[in-house]
Parts: sequence; C-alpha cells; structure tokens
Amino acid sequence: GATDGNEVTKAQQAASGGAAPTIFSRILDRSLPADILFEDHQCLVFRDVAPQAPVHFLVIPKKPIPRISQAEEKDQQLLGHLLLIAKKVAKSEGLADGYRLVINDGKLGAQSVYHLHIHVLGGRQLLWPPG
Ligand code: D5M
Repeated sequence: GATDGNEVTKAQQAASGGAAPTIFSRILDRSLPADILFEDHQCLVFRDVAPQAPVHFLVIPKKPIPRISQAEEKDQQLLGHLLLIAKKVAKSEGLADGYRLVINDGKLGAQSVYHLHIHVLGGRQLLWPPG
C-alpha cells in the first residue's frame, strides 16, 4: 500500500529526481561543509576529503545522476559541461603540466558515492595502469 516502506522509498527517490540522497546531496544543499572551488547553475566543484594527489577535486552535476552508466542522451550537454569545468578548474589550480580525470562506475569500478562525479587528480607524476 501507499504507506509501506517500499512506497516511502520510492516517493523519496522521486522527490530527489530518481536518485537516492547521498553525502554529495548534503554538500549541494550546504548541510555538510566542503572546500568549494567553483559553482554554477549546473555543477559544483570541491576538494576531495581523502586526496590521492596534491591536487584532488571532484566535479559533480547538481542533477543527481547516480553513476555514469545511468546517464541518458538528454544529459549530453551537462556531461560535456562537466568536462569543460574540470579543465577550467584544473588550470586555475595550477595543473599546467597535466592531470587525470577519473569516473568510477559501480562495484568493479570502486565507486563509493552514488552521485556522479569526475575526479581530477594532479600535482605529481601519476602512474599507469591504475590499480
Ligand atoms: O569516490 C568518492 C570520493 O568522494 C572519494 O574520493 C572520497 C570523496 N568524499 C567522500 N565524502 C566526501 C566529503 N564529505 N567531502 C569531499 N569528498 C568526499 P568514488 O569514485 O565514489 O570512489
């Protein structure tokens, strides 16, 4: 029925645009602090709390797309925008000699937060292949 737990979960997910709330929803609504580097109407950029390089920040859409494998055709402009913002903030962070963008997807991709995010890592010689 309309009041069982399953329906409540569905309603909550519908209210958040089809994605379950994550820690990044709380950064977006400012109920959790973050070191924010850039914001516009489509995205937010903030430093990763567990940096894997001297510069490590995340570019996230305000739209709560859970993971890249669930992005849709209609997200094409937004996805391109995230890449352009990633390179713009990389430049302002001084990463003139190169850097890396990473999107982890799902269990085998080692994704831990199910709100799409582009990692931008730089400030040291990065290795290949990744782990
Ligand atoms: O990466 C998720 C990333 O999110 C991981 O590098 C840590 C980072 N993270 C988790 N919580 C926070 C907060 N509160 N602020 C900033 N960064 C955070 P994934 O690709 O999902 O493995």
